[in-house]
Amino acid sequence: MPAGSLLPLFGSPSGAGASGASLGGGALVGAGLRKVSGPSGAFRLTEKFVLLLVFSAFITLCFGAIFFLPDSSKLLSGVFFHSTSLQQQPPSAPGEPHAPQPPGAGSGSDGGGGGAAAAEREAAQNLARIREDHEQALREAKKTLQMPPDEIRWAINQDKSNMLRNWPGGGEAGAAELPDLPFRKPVGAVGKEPADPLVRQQRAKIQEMMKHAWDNYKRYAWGLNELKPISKQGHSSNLFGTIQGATIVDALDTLYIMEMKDEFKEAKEWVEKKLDFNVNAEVSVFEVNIRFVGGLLSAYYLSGEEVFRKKAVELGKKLLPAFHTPTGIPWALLNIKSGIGRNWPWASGGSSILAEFGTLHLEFMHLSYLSGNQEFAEKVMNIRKVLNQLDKPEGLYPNYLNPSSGQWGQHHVSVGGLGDSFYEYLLKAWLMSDKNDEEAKQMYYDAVQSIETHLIRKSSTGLMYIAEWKGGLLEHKMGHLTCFAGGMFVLGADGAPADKMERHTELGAEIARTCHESYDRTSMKLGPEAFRFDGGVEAIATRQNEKYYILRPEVIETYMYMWRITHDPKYRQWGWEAVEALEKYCRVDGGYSGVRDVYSNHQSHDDVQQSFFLSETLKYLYLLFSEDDLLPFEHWVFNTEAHPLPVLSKEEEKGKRK
Ligand code: DMJ
Repeated sequence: MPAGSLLPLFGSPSGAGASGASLGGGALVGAGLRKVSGPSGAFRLTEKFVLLLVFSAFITLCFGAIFFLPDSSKLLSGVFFHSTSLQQQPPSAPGEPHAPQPPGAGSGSDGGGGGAAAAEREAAQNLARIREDHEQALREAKKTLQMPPDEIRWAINQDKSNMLRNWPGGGEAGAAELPDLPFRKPVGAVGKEPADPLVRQQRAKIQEMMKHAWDNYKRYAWGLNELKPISKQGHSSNLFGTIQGATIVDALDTLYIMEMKDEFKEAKEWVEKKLDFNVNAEVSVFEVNIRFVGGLLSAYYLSGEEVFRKKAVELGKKLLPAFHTPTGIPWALLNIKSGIGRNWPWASGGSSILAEFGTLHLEFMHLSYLSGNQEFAEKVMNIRKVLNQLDKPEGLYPNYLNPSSGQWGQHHVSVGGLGDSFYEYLLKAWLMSDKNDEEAKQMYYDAVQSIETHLIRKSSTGLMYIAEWKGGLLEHKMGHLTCFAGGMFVLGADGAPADKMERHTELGAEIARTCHESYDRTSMKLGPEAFRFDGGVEAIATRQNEKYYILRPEVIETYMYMWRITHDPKYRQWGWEAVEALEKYCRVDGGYSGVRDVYSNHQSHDDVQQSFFLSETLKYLYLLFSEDDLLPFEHWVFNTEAHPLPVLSKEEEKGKRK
C-alpha cells in the first residue's frame, strides 16, 4: 500500500464508531462536496444535516490523524499542502495500480490564459485534487475497515516499512550514506602460536587444508558459489539464486584468523568489485543471512574494512520485504528484486520454518547497530513476540509456523534440521547482549528443560541422544545436524540455574560422546547424516539415504566448545581423528568432496565442496588446535555458520555508540 494511504489506515481506528458510520457513505460525501462547490442555492434541513455530518467526520478524521499519527508532519503536509504532495506521490506498491492523477496535475504550464483565468483554473484544479484525494482516502478507509484485524495489522506494518524506507544510510544508493562509526578494535582476531609443538604442527596442517580448499576453489570456480572438486568446475545451489561468491564470503573470516593475508586481500577485492546484490534472484532468506550477511559482518568486525559493513547493510535491507506477512514472521524464500516472498512448497500448510525465521536475530541486531537503523532489530524482536504469545505443546516449539494465521503447523519438534539453530540463537542472543537479554535467556533455559524431559533419551548401552518428536510420538533418530547441541549445552552451562549447571555440561559431554560414536562406528570414521537407536542398532545409520557425509561441521563444533570449556584432551584427539579421515576420504586433487556412504570402503564422492567446509568445519578445527586467546568467548559469539560476531553492550544494542 502506498505511503499516501497512511491517513485512512491510522484515521479509522481513532474514530471508531463515528468515522466508521460516516466513512460508510463515501458516495454521499462526494455528493455533498459537489453541492458546496456548485452555484449557490438554499439547502434543506436534511441536506444541512448531511453536510454537517460530512464535515464533522472530515474534521474528526483530520484531528484524529494529527493527534494519533506517529509522524503528524507527514499528515499535515498531506492534508494542508496538498498540491506539493500530489506531485511527489510515492510509487504504488508492486502489483497495485498507480493512484489516479487529477487532470492537469503536475503540469507546469498555465495554458497561456490571463492572470485571473489562470488563478481560477488553478483553484478549480486544486479543488479537484482535494476532492479526488479525499474520496480516495475515504474509499481506502472503507476498504480497511472491512479487512479482518490480522490484515489491518499487516497493512499498518507495511505502511511503517514504507515510511522507514528512507532511513538514514538506507536510500537507493544503498549503504553509501551509513553513519560514521568508529571501528572497535577486535579482541583476539588473531591468536598466539600454540605453546605445544605438536599442537602447533596440527594447527599448521589445518591451515594447509584451508589453503588446498581455497586454492582449488580459486583455480576452478572463482566467483561462483561453490566448487565441484572432482569435475573441477563451479557448483551452483538454488539457495542463493543468482547471487554469486558464497565460498568467498563464507571464507573471509577463516582466511583472516588463519592469517592468510594474500588470500584475504584477493577475497576482499572480489567483494569490492564483483559482489552484486542487484540481481533478480529468489533466495533462501536463512541461507543468505547466515552465510552472506554473517560472513560480511564478521569480515567487517575483524578487519575494519568499510566495504564489508556497507555490503552487509545493503544485503540486509534487501531481505526486509521477507517480513511483509500478516504476522511479521518472514517468508522462507524471497525474490530480492521484486520483494515477493513465499514459503517452501513442501512445508506443512504453507508454514515458515522455525530454524529459518528463528536464525536471523544475531545478524539483524548487528545490522541495526552498524546502520543506526532500528528496523532490523524490530523485525527480529517481533518474531520473538509472536513466539511468546503462542501456546507450546509440552513447552516445545514445533518446526512449522504459518506466517499468515500465526498458528503452528504440524507438531513436529526437532533439535536437528528445521529446528536446530533457533535454540542456538536464543542462547547466543543472551550472550551477545552481554547477558542483558533476559527474555532470550529465559526462553532458552525453558526450552532446554522441555527438550530434556521430552526428547533426550539413553540407549540400552547408555548412549545419550536427542530424539525427534512427531505429535507426541518419538522417532529414535538423531541427525548429524543435531550434534551441534553438545556445544550449545556446554556453552550455556554457566548461565543455567545453579542446580542445573553441571547437568548442562554433562549433556554437552554425553552428546559429544554419542556423536563421536556415530563417527567411530563407520568405516571411514566420518559421521552419517542421521543415525538411529532402534531396531537393535545404536548410533548407526540404517537407511541408505542417511549414510552420506557432506563435510558438515556440527560434531567438530561440539568438540571445539567442549575443549574450550573443559580442556579435556580427548576432544583434540577426536578432532584429529576427523582431520585424518577428511584427508583420507574427502581430499582429492581438486579440493574436498563429500562422500555418499561412510560405511563403505569404496569412496564415492558427491563432487561438492560446501562453502560451510571453509567457514565452519576448518575454522572449528583451527580453533580446537589454537590457544583460548583466539576469538575468546567473552568477546565473541559465533553465528550458526561459525561467523564470529562481537558481544554488544546494552548501550550498543540500543543503537548508542561508545
Ligand atoms: C550450516 O550452513 C549451518 O551450520 C546451518 O545452521 C546448518 N547446516 C549447515 C552445515 O551443516
